[in-house]
Amino acid sequence: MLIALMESTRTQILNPTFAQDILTGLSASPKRLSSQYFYDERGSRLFQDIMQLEEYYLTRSEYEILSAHKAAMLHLFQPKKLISNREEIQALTENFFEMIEFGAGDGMKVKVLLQHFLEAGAHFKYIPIDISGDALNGLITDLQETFPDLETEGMQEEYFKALNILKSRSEVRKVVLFLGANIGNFSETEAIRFLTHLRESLRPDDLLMIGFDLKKDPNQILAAYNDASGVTREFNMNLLQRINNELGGDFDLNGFVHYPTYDPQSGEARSYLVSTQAQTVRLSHVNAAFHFQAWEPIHVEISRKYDLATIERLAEKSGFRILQHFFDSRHFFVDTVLMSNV
Ligand code: AVI
Repeated sequence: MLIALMESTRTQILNPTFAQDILTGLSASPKRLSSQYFYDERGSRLFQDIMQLEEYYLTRSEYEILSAHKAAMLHLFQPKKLISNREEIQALTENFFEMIEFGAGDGMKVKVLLQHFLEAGAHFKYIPIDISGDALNGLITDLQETFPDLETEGMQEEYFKALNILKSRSEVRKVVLFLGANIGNFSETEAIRFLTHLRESLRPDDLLMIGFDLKKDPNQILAAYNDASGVTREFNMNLLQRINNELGGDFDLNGFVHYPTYDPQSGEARSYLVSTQAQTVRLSHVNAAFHFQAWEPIHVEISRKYDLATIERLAEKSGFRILQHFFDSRHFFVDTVLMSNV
């Protein structure tokens, strides 16, 4: 009992936001959990496996875009304008820029750009930002070994906090990369709020490149979230396992099924975990219990697919204008470069 109590206190202190969000989501009607919590250690490993799946076309499509358009991207990213600050003139005459990546992961895709930029003699610094220190340290060590000449600095910070630090440090052009269709995991309102905040954290000459997964054959999209080998099912189920591990939950994973859907009209791929029976789940570390009716769903993820008109609208509503779209050969995916419009 005492041990349970101590464990409870420790867990709450370690991750109070997680505990609060899970309690709020399971108390809501309909029940929902945020997909941001998929990525504990096991979840991050499962996501690496997903990116290798035959059905998960997203990563390969974006890799193709970066490989095919790396020279054009460099041309766009290098600043051409002089600005008034004297200290910056030296840097700008050398076309210096800082390439900042949100959530770089293992850096597999960005390495295509880094290698090309170095070979082309570009003058830039690569700054990956991640809240996970382990992921970041692993990436920086790997990059230093692979590219000894690369100027790089990892920042273990919340995205906007890191951007504000960088903005106050120097006026050199910043190019922010938000790749991997991560924007698709936001609702429309969240995406507009995120992009507006991002624009406000940048200077007018800075750039943003976002990876959007595009609308395509609905069967192909659905298969990407329902792979034959069941890795995506495991990935989703792991959220319940994480709640068991961190909040003392007693979710019986056999009492839930993974159920992905895709609506070709809204472009929303949604994933649910559906309770196969009436059951009560207890979270002992936070002293809470939740009842599930038979076939009651928990909404766990949205992965939004875009068309160009919707991207245009999103940019406009967040105060950006589109400079260029870079597509893969099948037009499955697009990396869009944006600049502030205000
Ligand atoms: C990280 N994010 C863009 C992935 C996606 O496609 O929405 C996460 C994912 N969920 C299931 N498979 C992959």
